[in-house]
Amino acid sequence: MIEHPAVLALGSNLGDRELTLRQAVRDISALDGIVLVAASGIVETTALKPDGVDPDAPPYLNAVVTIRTTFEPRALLAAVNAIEAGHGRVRDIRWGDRTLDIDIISFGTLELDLPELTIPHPRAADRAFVLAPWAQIEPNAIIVGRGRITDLLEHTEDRAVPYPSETLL
Ligand code: PH2
Ligand code: MG
Ligand code: MG
Repeated sequence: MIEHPAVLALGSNLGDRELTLRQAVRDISALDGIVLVAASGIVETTALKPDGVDPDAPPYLNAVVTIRTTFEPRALLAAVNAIEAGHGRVRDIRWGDRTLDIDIISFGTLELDLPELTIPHPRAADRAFVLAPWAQIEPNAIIVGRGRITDLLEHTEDRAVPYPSETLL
């Protein structure tokens, strides 16, 4: 089976955020079709809502992991959605507060536009809460069609502050 490199972004702003991220990384690496390659440190970030940054919403902890996977994109999405559900994720309002979000950011150099899944993630290039942790582990990465993540990071409007914690791996 062919292995594809992929990048996943994790976020949590409800419950024991650090424990949730830690368990989620373990859940991801326990999957049969996934090998964990690297995990970023944890960053703390103000919640971004459809109307902009919301300092009154609970702040997020965010992290990024790189993997190699034999899953096809939709199978990978189903797998990470199942992990979210296992952590009590409820889907109601868009960008609502959540115990755990796991997004597929990139999948090799694949570009995909399905109703349920767009790759690369359409908003990753504008979000420090994705780019900053990703740049810790893959500083030379590019987002297909958008450019180098370290260049993109300079143009973001949100901020990601390193969160003191043990490593996620
Ligand atoms: N995820 C969102 C919406 N807003 N804000 C921060 N800081 N971190 C996130 O992971 C995040 C968000 C939608 O998935
Ligand atoms: Mg998300
Ligand atoms: Mg999501």
